[in-house]
Amino acid sequence: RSRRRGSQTAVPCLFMRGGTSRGPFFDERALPADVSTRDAVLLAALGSPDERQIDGVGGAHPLTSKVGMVRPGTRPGVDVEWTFGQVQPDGDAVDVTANCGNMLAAVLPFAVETGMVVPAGDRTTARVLTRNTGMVAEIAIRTPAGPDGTRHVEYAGDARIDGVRGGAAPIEIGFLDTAGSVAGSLLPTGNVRDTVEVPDVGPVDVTLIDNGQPLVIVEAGRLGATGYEDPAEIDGDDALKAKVEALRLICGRAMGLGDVAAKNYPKMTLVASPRHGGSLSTRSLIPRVAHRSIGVLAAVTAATACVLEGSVAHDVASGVSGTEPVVSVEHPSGEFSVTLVLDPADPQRVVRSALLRTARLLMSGDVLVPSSVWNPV
Ligand code: NQM
Repeated sequence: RSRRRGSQTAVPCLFMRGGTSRGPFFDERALPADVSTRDAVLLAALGSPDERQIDGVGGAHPLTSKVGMVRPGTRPGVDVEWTFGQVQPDGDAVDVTANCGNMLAAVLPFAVETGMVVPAGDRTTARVLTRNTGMVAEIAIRTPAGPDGTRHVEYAGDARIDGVRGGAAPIEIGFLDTAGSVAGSLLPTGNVRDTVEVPDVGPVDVTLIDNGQPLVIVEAGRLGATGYEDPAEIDGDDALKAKVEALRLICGRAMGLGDVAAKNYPKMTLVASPRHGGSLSTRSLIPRVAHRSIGVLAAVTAATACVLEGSVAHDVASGVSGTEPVVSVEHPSGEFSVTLVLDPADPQRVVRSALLRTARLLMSGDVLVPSSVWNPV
């Protein structure tokens, strides 16, 4: 439980890496029940709003300015439930409207570390509900027994994901039913391709799609980019970022998401033909800063677009075939493999996706927030 510590409040917290993201994870029951107080605690914990997050544990980038709030399952067929919170370093809000498949990778390890899930064998599987969008994932982690017979989360191993140095224990994630997570349907405009008019650019072909993350997929060349840039190059190119943001605002409305100026989605995905033996090359903006790799559900969604005939991604993709294609999504720090299972009766329909992540417990203790922010009794 959270408690007073001098002039501050100590909130029990595990600081974890999930995939290529990182942030504090909380037992939801240790946080204030009142949402506005809860958000104030989370902002204070991360040190937002401040682009350097110097007075908190946030990492001054959207990928390291995330939180997880976890609780035991409350409905049949769900073992663990969590809410993902996205904070922008210089923002003053906690956005709980979208998914994060990277932070998701740390949820089952957190649940075992905190006793919410008791491992039964060398491999522990659980159904994890992301409350943000109602998405359920089947997750498996390694839980070997130590010398005294007690099982623990194994973090060490040989599994590698691009964007993280070294090997780690594999975390297998399977998704069903991710279509329309935020935008309501897989193709919210009803089309596999739309042409939108962008001021100073002209007509731009896009694929507007949501298979777990709402994306605008656009051919990089159409915006004067290559699709092979370093993230720093994109972040330093104000003219390119202005075009991308103008396109995003138009597409947000077209996707039924309203005015997305202050929203963290849709994410922008610049695509080009693959360069390193993969299926397609991507450069993501999340949504105004370049991603160093690609989000998990962004990769699932981009991979899904590759199988849809007529999509912008399909135009540039190569080697995506069969009823269980492994789509290798190239990104700035390597590639992300997504296995898609297609409906045999309708090979344009993705019914399941599976992928590999890793996670690690980095620090365990309390995060301190001023008691002026929250003073539990
Ligand atoms: O798309 C970044 C990330 C993400 C989200 C973002 C994610 C996903 O890499 O599922 O994982 O798009 O903000 O963690």
